[in-house]
Amino acid sequence: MKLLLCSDLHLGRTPARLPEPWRRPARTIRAWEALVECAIREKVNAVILGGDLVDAENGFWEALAPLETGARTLGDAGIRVIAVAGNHDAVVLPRLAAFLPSDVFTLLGARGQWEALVLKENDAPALRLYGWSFPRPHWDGDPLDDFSPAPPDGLPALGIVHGDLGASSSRHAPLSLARLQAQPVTSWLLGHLHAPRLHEGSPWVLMPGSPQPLDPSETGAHHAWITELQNGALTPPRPAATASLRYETLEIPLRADIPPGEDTIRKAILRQLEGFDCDRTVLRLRFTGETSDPAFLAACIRHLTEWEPGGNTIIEKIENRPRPPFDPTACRQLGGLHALLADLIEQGPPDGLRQRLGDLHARILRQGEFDGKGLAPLPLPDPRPHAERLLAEILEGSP
Ligand SMILES: [Mn+2]
Repeated sequence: MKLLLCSDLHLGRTPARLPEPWRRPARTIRAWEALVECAIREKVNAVILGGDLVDAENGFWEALAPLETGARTLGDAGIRVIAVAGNHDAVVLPRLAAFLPSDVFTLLGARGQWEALVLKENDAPALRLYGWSFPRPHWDGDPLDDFSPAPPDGLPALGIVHGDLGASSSRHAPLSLARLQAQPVTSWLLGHLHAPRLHEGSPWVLMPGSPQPLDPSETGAHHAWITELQNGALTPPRPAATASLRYETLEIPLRADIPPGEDTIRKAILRQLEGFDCDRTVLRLRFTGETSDPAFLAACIRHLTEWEPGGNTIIEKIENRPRPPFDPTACRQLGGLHALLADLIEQGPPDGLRQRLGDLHARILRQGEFDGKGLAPLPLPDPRPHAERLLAEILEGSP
């Protein structure tokens, strides 16, 4: 028996910060179609979904047709779909399930009641599934409080639940890894976090992550997973159906003693891009470290905003964060605010001032970011980088 595992598809949402021509092929509906194709190609017996299949309550009509088409295609290939509802689709998934072919699509654990389902292979029971669905968008308790699995009968078991792993005060069904792994099941399929993570061990616990990333913060490879029933246990899952889209943040650390060279920067970016295996990459560049020539760097960044690293890569945002080298003597010579801040470094900031300095620091850091539309480089001579450097020194240097 072979299973395709996935969660957090968020049908109806379009991944953020994409250029117009990319929006359509990157839609989550297209990712669902890719999952269906993968399930058929891999000849799985069932597709198991760990919640948040649909993004929002008003996504009913947008999700219905692709889900119905996909379910029928899977049904024709003898593949079942078993899903639990997450916080996003607590209300809409039960409504959708009523419209989908019931011999193919099963919503497990409706209304927050654990439910068991036995999958058969060659007419013999092969795997027991336990599922719990969000009854409403918020659930403060740990769903395991009501989990009472059947007495051990030798049948392997996969638990399926959507919840906030490791966040004990979450309003989205807080789950504890230790408690999950103390249950008499073979494996767990979770949902909720969009970054994939596999906790090995027995039982293994898989947070499959979104099969298509939805936001620049969701970096790294995204995909569904496949597991197989072998010798009475489910094998550790392996990646399948890799996303067509990838978000990445590339950090470019600069050194004050080596001027930033545009060619060097471009080559470093292209070198890193070679490692990404996907149709489209959305890059965020983050310049860090130190520079003694902010004007040169700003010009560099202006050129980079007009640069297309390749037909399948765009630069979505550039964060300009290098600092000038720290030089308190030069700052004192500037007088005024700079001299005051340089003195503060020696004496430490007075009580209550720290928070206000932190806010000021955050505002200064945001001044040099290209936000996909335009960049306001800091002109020279500009005291702000030095003021930022002094503030950082105070904030980081004092207890
Ligand atoms: Mn969720």
